Amino acid sequence: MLFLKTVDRREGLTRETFAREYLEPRTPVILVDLMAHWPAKTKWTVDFFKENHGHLSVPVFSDNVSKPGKKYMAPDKMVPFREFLEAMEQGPTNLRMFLFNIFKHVPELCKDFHMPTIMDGFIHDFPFMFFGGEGSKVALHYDIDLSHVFLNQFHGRKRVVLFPPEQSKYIYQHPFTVASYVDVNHPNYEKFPALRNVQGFEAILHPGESLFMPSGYWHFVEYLDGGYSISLRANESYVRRARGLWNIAKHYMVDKGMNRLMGQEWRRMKEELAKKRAEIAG
Ligand SMILES: O=C(O)CCC(=O)C(=O)O
Ligand SMILES: [Fe+2]
Repeated sequence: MLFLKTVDRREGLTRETFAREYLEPRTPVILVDLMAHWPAKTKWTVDFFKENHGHLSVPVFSDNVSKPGKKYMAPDKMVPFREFLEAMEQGPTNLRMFLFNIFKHVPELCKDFHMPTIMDGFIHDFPFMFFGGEGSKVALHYDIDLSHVFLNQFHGRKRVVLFPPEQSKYIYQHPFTVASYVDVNHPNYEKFPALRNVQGFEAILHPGESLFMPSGYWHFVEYLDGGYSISLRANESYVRRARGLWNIAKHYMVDKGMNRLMGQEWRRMKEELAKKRAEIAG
């Protein structure tokens, strides 16, 4: 099995302690009281969304999302929100909604949560929601904009496995992408021998808890129950924010363009290059 340390669970952290023990050393942590005073914590139930926003047409994804070809990163279908929530509740399904900016559709929902004060630099424009059914998995990746991410859980439990950015070479990052095709739950040491060196973290996030994922951290997410969360992003400096924007432009143009031109062949070439990098590193 992979070497994974349990993420700390902390309550009542001051800005200073958070900065010293987690933000500066880039260490993930679960904050059990970051959402304590949010109306959304109790208000945003499945029934609340069904009753008030069930008619919204929402983009739903299955595991096809990272498959090569023309449909790359395109949603599988648009369905009424109510229909998606019913599928989510019905038990195991790989259907997900991600990076969903519900606030574009229903701006008044923004009143139900607050930007945290645990650090400076929160970005107000992109409060993304993530929904998934029991058993759905989010393949190992890091967030392309390189922000710090606070993942705040409303409903259901989620298991998150994390690796620091310095470990990219051991997890066979696909060149020009933010993805790794390592299966965290079934590590294949024959195919990916450098995986033996990797050191990561593991967290089980419960409703009402917030996970701090430092900038550039790799994360794999497994929905232990159907559920959802909201991610809030922060950058402590404009330099880091600019670096994130550059990272987006670079990856997006190269990968999306090449994927369209070459499809399967592009994916194969990336696999080769990832293997070479890990061989050099390992
Ligand atoms: O929880 C999820 O579905 C994915 C979360 C994620 O990848 C993120 O917050 O960046
Ligand atoms: Fe992510």
